[in-house]
Amino acid sequence: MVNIQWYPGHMEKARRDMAEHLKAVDMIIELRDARIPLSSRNPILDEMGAQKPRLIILSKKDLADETATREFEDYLKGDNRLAIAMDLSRDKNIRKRVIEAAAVLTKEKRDRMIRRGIRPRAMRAMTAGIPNCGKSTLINRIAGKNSAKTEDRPGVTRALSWIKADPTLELLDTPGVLWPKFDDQRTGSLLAATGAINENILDLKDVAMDTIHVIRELYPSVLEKEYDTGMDIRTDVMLDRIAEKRHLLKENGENDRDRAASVFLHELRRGKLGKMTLERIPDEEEQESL
Ligand SMILES: Nc1nc2c(ncn2[C@@H]2O[C@H](COP(=O)(O)OP(=O)(O)OP(=O)(O)O)[C@@H](O)[C@H]2O)c(=O)[nH]1
Ligand SMILES: [Mg+2]
Repeated sequence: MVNIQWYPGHMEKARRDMAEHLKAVDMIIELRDARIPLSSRNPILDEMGAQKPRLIILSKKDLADETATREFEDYLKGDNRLAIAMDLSRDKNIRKRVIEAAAVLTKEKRDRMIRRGIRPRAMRAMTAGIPNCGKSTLINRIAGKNSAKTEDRPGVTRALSWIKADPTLELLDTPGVLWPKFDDQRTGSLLAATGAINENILDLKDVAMDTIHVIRELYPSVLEKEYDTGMDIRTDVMLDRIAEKRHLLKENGENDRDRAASVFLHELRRGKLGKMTLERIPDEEEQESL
């Protein structure tokens, strides 16, 4: 497994800005990637906003394993906490579902305002999550097209901005943030494999090999089917098989393992290898926190 860190200055600044704004928000909309619902949990967010009501949206549901997604929705919900999986690009009723979930989660607060004779104002929700997980896409689906800039690379949104979604709800778009140190190297590799980390700092061969290792554990026949890899070969030989299958050769005729790694990761990200969730709910004794 490779050791990856990506915590540039703009993320530390975003973290400080978010901590500042958190005091003024009524709830958090935390986006996680449905393909990695555990590795895409940002521990910084738990430190900053543990007590706020939280809607967890598992994004990119269209790319994840349907059974695993249902299990994770169930596992992640709890007190003051709802979890819903979505295809943010294609699902039809996103605006309605988010506004309804936000109303449920902030009901107590609004009731308290009414009891005190205060006219309920729009509830304020901070969207937060790792880079490239769909925060700006979600805001556009709720508040109207092109309210926020989106692109398929990590680090597009750079500043916090308030967007009026509805008379009952205001949303704060935030830049994707990671954290200074990943718990383990598998977390770094999974974040890299799914597109949350700037590719310029990565050795894609290492990321690809770590990911191949994970896929062979969870979906043993997928790589065999797609690339004719053979079932028993060493993980590092898999990149040669992928290069052969996709005709990726260097000028000297050797397999181009760098391009094989890049092609493999892009095929994985766009779902060509099928719907996959790259981690599982931990056994009870391994569970620390959600
Ligand atoms: N397949 C699929 N793609 C999605 C989904 N949600 C977002 N995307 C795509 O993921 C990419 C990143 O989306 P953004 O909304 O820019 O992500 P972000 O979290 O705002 O990213 P940063 O601002 O860089 O942190 C875009 O290409 C979106 O079209 C989804 O549910 N399914
Ligand atoms: Mg964004």
